[in-house]
Amino acid sequence: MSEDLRISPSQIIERYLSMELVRVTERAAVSAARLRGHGNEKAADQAAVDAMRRELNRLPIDGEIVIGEGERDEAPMLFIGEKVGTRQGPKVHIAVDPLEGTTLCAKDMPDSIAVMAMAEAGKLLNAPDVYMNKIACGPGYAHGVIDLDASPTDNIHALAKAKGVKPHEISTLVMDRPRHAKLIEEIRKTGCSIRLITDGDVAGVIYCTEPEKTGIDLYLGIGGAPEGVLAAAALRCVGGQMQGRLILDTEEKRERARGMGVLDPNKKYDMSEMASGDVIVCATGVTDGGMLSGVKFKKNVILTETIVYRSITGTTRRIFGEHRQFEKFKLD
Ligand code: VTB
Ligand code: MG
Ligand code: MG
Repeated sequence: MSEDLRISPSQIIERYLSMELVRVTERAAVSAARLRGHGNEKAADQAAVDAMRRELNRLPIDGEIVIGEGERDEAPMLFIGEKVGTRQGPKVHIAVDPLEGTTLCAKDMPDSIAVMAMAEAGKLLNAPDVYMNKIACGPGYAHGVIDLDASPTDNIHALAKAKGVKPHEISTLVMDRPRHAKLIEEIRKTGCSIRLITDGDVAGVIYCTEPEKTGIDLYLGIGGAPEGVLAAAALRCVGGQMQGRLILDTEEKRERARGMGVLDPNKKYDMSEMASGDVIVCATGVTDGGMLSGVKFKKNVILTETIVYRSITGTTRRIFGEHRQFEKFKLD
């Protein structure tokens, strides 16, 4: 990616860290998967957070969580501002969602993942935990083919033209929420299909990167801002397109956002403004999903599937782990 080639080598995150991140999300996913389908969101989330934190602290990095489980007061671990790693290594900023889709995990429904992104310090948008209006499509289209400020109808028509299909042949993905009633009604009028998901729009947005596999061309709607930054980081690595705008509809939210460096509350962020420089993004499946298989427990082996992206090279790797040393997944 040409913008990345201008980054000086000293700024680039060492590539071996990709594999280290795989270990981090694998551990979080296995810990959460032990509680998969138990109907207890909190317990599964806590297990993932504990495991991710333990593993992050083993990494040779001087890391800081910039998107995490919340502010220090409400989150005992992986809170925004928490320092992680051995502190002997590159200064990096980290966005985590140790268990993205806690409800999906608790109900053993598709696409619950353990996910994180690592970037050079200062390169991830420090998004507060508010909603974000998002739009995303996959790679292979001219820049600007979709636009958050255009109507859903116009976006569908533009994407259909670029893809060389009829508008009703575009497949969209939207979170099933009452707040999307009007959006869904408008998309229906275009004749497009809508895949409604109950949760988990990091996976939902990433679906757009592999339309052949997932059947999804376009993501539309409002989800979490932290999830938006994680998805933007992934999309940037594969060359898809995404835009997002924070929904700062109260003074309290605007104040909180200002405190995190968001000076223009109405700013439309391009994915490259949400995650710039050299970024590594890593996700391991907890439950089986359209993107990743979930963790499988066998007699002598635990199986995991992880996807790891790196922006500087545009490399995507799928890593199938066969773990035979079970001790590493136990508590210290
Ligand atoms: C969003 C979405 C996430 O939770 O944050 C959602 O981005 C919460 O939205 O992927 P609601 O307040 O509408 O329930 C997830 O679905 C899971 O963390
Ligand atoms: Mg979470
Ligand atoms: Mg989440």
